Amino acid sequence: MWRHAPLVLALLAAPISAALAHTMVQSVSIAEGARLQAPPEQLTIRFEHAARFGSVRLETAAGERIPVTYTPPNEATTIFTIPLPTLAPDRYRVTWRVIAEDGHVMTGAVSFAIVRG
Ligand SMILES: [Cu+2]
Repeated sequence: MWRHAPLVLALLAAPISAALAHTMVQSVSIAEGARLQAPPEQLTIRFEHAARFGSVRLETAAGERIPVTYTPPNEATTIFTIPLPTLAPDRYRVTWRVIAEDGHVMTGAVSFAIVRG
């Protein structure tokens, strides 16, 4: 038990505000599991609190990575609008990382399919 004491003390010493500075996703423009008849031009992710952009990854369900060209804002923001390349019918997954105000990395993902209309 004594081995954990320093960690416990460190946690107790952390300011309460840091614990509240996590930011959660408020909305994502593409619903989880969506079946879209047209390729989405962009993905918009809204957060409750401002965060800094970390990374975004787009891949097919088979794991083939597709490049995304996105220039994130320099400053922390609550809304990230990521343009997507024109996607062919397939199943996709987008994974993102942002850094919350307290420095914690928050990850999220959405999977969707594009079906032939
Ligand atoms: Cu945090």
